Amino acid sequence: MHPDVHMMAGPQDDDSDTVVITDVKPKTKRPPLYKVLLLNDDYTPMEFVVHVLERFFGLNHAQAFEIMLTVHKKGLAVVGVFSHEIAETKVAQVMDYARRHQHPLQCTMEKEE
Ligand code: TYC
Repeated sequence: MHPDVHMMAGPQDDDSDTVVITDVKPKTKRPPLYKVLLLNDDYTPMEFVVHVLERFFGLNHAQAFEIMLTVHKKGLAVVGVFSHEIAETKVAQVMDYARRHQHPLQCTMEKEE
């Protein structure tokens, strides 16, 4: 935090100039990250979900199978954490791919705390 110096003066001021020093926060916030979530349903084949996880999230077969099973058992799982733009792209890719194959698979994103 560096000090910010304000000179309070002017021709309308009658007597002494006043120096006000306030602390200024260095306001460089890191951009938020977004969790990409995969949701369970009763119809999408397990092998299709595994394929999606390999294809769009760069997981190997064992990792993809494990996450698919977590979604199947728990209802949902985080499949990755990305910038807003990358997360949006992943969600769109999965939703489009599922729609083209006529599976009801749902993928969504959520801001990380
Ligand atoms: N529940 C599905 C089934 O039994 C498999 C499945 C897993 C579907 C994960 C969606 O995100 C999902 N065929």
